[in-house]
Amino acid sequence: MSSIAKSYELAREAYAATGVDTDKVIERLAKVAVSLHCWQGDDVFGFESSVGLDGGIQVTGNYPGRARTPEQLRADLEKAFGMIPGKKRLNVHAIYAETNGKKVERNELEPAHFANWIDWAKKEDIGLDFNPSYFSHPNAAEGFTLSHRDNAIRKYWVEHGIACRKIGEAMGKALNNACITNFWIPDGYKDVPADRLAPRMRLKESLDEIFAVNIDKNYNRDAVECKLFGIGSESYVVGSHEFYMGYAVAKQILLCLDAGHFHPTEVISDKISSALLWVPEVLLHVSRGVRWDSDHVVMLTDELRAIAEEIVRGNFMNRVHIGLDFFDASINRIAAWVIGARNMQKALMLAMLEPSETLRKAESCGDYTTRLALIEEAKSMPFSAVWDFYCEKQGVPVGTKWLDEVKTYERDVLLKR
Ligand code: RNT
Ligand code: ZN
Repeated sequence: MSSIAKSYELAREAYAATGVDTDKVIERLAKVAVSLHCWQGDDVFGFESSVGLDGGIQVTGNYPGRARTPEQLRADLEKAFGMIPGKKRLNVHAIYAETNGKKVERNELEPAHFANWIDWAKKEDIGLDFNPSYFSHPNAAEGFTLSHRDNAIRKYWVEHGIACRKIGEAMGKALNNACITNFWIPDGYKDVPADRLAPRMRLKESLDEIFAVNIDKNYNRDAVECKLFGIGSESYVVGSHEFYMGYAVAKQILLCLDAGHFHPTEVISDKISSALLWVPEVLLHVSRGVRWDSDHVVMLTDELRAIAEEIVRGNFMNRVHIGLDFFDASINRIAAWVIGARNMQKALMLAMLEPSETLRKAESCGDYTTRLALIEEAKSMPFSAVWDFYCEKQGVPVGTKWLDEVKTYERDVLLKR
């Protein structure tokens, strides 16, 4: 028996003593999909132009090896997928369209421009998620898109939104796996507005026009993402939390909660159970803000664990869609995906290994002493033995072995770009 299997046997016994079946946890975890964001691979450049990112968000760092073509990006993703256990999806932005060198306006994008992504997803046996891109574009240069005071610009972006929902629907249909299409816009003011209402009324109108188009819910579902502030929109963001919470409830669409989009001490873990009382499903953008919405690579923090605990405790696996959203160009980009995604999976496993029934029982009879004691004791249970066994079972590298693979790929592929 390998040492990994031996350690697992001991861990299984230890968890069984707390009423937790580790074999079941492994089975359960393997079914939860994590959607990787394609934009970590190329610093949110996309393939539309070589100008790079603009519009309220920023990537810092200049680590070598950024993917510059769709082929490179897909190769990098394949590499990353091979090091992440469990079910994966891929989250694609509209700026990753493949137009054969032809300039295609964003309001004229079609499913055909994503045919390569769809074929690739079939081959990889994964689902796709999608996003209209309301940034890095001349029509977004003034910091307003769907809430722009110029009707022609607003119309352009409404058409982009509709085009993207159709693309999402085509992706979902082709893969027989519903696509989540998420709307985030950068709209807002750098300085104190004189009128906070008018842009919000225009945003509502634009969204109403976009969502009025009938799209098959079995193949595409829409999400809206709020934000507290952005670069250049420090004083006012049109799509605030209250705006989108209200909108999602009214339209019964998905609410997207990005971990970096609230006040620095505010956490999204606490919002999941509330939101799910009012909206059918939630999309998460799991990220890590450091002092601001800096989109650092996700670490195994208390908040990440709390997010996973909320999903698992509420048995919300079918109503909470887990997407990652960070972009760090100061480290190897494939490592960034692997670290963030493995941490997400680790957090889910830790949550599943919790003695949940005992905890609930203690809580329901007012025994908070036991609740606290058990939560703390759980932290020193042999989690890593279960994790390593899971990785081995899933055919991905155990422990830091993945890092050697990344280094080899960096030397042989990334540094030659
Ligand atoms: C921006 C939002 C948004 C983007 C991606 C690229 O603050 O988080 O989700 O990060 O769509
Ligand atoms: Zn986000």
